[in-house]
Amino acid sequence: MKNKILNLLKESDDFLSGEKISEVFGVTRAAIWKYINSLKEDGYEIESISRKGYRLLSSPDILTYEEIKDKLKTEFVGRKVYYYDSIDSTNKMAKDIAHNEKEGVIVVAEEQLEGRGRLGRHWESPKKKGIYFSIILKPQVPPMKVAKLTLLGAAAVYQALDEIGINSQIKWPNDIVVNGKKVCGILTEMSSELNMINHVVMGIGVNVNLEENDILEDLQHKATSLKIESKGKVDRKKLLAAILNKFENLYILFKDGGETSQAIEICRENSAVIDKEVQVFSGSSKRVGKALDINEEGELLVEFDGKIETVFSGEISIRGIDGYI
Ligand code: BT5
Repeated sequence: MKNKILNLLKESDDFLSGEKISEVFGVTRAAIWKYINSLKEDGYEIESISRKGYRLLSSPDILTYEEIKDKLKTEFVGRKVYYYDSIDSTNKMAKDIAHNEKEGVIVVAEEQLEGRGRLGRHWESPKKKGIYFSIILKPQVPPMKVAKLTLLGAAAVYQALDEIGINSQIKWPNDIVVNGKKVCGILTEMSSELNMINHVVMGIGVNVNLEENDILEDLQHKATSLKIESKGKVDRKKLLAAILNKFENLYILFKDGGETSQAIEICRENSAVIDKEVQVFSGSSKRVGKALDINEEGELLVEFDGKIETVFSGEISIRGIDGYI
């Protein structure tokens, strides 16, 4: 009911009387008043004038379904949203509910208290400054193809940033960088049998409107935000919807057979590492080579001492010789 009232207010340019709203939905005016108050608590600015009624003045900067749906062009990605003001980790929650949910369902939070990176690392997720979400996916592909999904996510974030006028690069396999520093990380986790995927959860974290002092000191040399780099506040709702739109387009090609050529092409053309000297970390070992290309399997080809080797995502970290990339 609350959302129905919100939608009615959104559609109306003028005041809506309590009487009118109660007529439309068949609830008492006292109930309407309660819902309006609850919307105000959510951050909606609603003017109420006796005998005129209610008028929506502004909507809060929150990533609920109600706030992104007008911008969504998807069929199934993001059409059901679990929204949290605060959570431990959206990936953790998505994994908990994945079994009983359809693919495309997303979990979004305004802050994460235990946001996760790869290999148990931490993902800083300050409140309402970034976008933190996870998508539940159930592709009909062999489990070994799942690593390619991270590249699909990276390509979607690249395209969405491009759409809002921000030029970025993809640092294989799971980072998006702007001006050489990380603005986004992707964590893809899977539950599978030997030959069959139960579900995949792909988590994306984007540093959107963080200020310099929102970034931990020991991350400042390698992390930044869209606001810092583009010197202006970025619309989180628009960006989240754009990422979901782009992702669905790429995922539709992938879901039944594993087709990724378009996504891989985007990752190749906008790569932050191809043609660069890179350090490849695997466990405690470190090797230096030159990144040459990303192959059709989504693997990185690196030349070590004149010999070309395939580097798989997973246990690997890539770093430039002089810095982060
Ligand atoms: C990643 O791991 O980059 C994957 C991050 C995925 C985060 C999303 S948010 C929604 C969903 N729910 C979750 O719990 N996670 C996903 P990795 O490549 O391992 O990078 C982690 C490293 O990046 C850390 O060890 C830090 O050095 C650095 N880092 C941490 N927070 C950062 C931030 N906000 N911006 C840039 N770098 C950060």
